[in-house]
Amino acid sequence: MTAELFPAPAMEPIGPGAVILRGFASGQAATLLEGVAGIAAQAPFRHMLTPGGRRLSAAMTNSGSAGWVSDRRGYRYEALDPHSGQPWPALPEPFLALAAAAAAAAGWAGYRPDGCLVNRYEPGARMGLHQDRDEAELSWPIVSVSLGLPVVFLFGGDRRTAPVRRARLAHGDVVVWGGESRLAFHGVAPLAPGAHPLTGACRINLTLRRARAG
Ligand code: MD6
Ligand code: FE
Repeated sequence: MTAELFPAPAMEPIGPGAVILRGFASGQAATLLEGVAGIAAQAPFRHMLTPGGRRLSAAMTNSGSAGWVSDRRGYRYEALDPHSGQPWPALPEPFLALAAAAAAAAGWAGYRPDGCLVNRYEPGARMGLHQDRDEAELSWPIVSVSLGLPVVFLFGGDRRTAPVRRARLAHGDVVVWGGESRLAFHGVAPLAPGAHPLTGACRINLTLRRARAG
């Protein structure tokens, strides 16, 4: 069943422990976007503030028991949406199935994420170089799904000053990112204007994580 839903992927290594599975989510894209719409209906996209008080240009929301939040107090995972005081919407089953299948294809069997950060980029929105290091559990990879408009993904090394490589991420591409690359600096270049049949003038990124030990 899994084999039919997620056919053998074209794997493109981008670093030690990091691989792009080209088109891996293409067949599930509409289902995933329905999931995003359901999440956003309960927990609307918002522009969070950095601890330094700057507004993140990508709009964000979360699902699962571990929702990533940023505000003047710092970066952290929260079980409740600070806007509503309610738990983040549950992780949709198709998100879990896709994450497990992608991680397994990249060599991590048994992946069970507990949070999905949903990023929405409109033209000009970007994400500066950062490390994903707010998770208690660093032994599992992050599974990152690109939907809608393409973007240039930037990935460097364990230091901010390491050389940065670029890879185009298009609709349906999935990055599985772990092992030696788990703490690599990465970001995305400003989104170019365009229109995509499923998302319109934006890119949606799902980053699925195992944030809490267990
Ligand atoms: C993005 N992605 O693609 C932002 N983080 O819009 C990330 O920040 C990211 O793609 C960790 C692992 C994979 C990622
Ligand atoms: Fe990241």
